[in-house]
Amino acid sequence: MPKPHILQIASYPAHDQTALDAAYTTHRLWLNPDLNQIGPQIQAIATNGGAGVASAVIRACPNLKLIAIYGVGYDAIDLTLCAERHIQITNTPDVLTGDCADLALGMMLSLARQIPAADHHARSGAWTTASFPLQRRVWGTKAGILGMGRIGQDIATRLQGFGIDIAYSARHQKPLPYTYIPDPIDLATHADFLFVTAAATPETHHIINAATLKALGPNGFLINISRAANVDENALLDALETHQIAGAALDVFDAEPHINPRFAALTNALLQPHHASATHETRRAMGQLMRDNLAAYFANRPLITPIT
Ligand code: 8YV
Repeated sequence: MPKPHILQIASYPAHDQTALDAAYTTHRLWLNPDLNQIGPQIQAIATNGGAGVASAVIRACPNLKLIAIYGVGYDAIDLTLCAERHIQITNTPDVLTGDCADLALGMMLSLARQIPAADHHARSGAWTTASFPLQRRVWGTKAGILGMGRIGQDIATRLQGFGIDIAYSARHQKPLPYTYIPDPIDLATHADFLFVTAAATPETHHIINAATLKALGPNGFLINISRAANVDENALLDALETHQIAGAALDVFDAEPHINPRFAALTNALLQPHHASATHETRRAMGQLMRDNLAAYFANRPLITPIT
């Protein structure tokens, strides 16, 4: 039987690529295949959360039936176009939740206690002439979680171990033992640490903006492990430069992997290369789940994790 043709928007670890190549005729978009020629053969696209799929690519594949995402976010895909074309979408929820929550906690601790700068202080010998400056306490403070889905809830579970008081904003109150504060500005006012975990949608675009940052205030820290579009990056840079907030830890950026050079000068910003789900174990599970979804589609079985 000839192998089905799939188009890859993203590259994957060798283990996943080998498995994909064994099951499919794979075409890599970054090698500039002639879409006029191969487009009609493509039945499925494999991509990741950040890259999504450009609408022009979807249009160039008239027989496309499935987009399988290696990642949880599907904000970089035109859902209306996919609905019109009856293209199904799968992602890889759950398997990456714990890693994202782990990194969020690591970012909180690193930012408040200035762990990277302290490492430099010890390593560089600066410690021989000066003590490292005092930093901010983490345990027993107040956290606000904006977006209380799977990742937000996993962050909350971890924060409880630090004796941190937890409040959250979400579209609806949930049966959770945390304080529901629907208005993001009120949540920011309340929080010492404001975590952004919401999926990027038109409603959450720049939900963190000059007003939210002002409410967070000079003692408040922002941690974003969701999508850059949820934060007005220029307003954040202004707030960091003028110390309107205490600091920010970011795993996502507007023009990533290119970072606005204004960030580089800031000692109150902790910058991470969009790697919240990037552990060997989790990426392996993500690759497996993406391939299981592709296999289910081509075997006419129900998809395992269609987006909801
Ligand atoms: C990954 C992500 O960056 O899940 C998402 O939406 O952004 C990340 O987990 C990505 O999909 C893997 O490259």
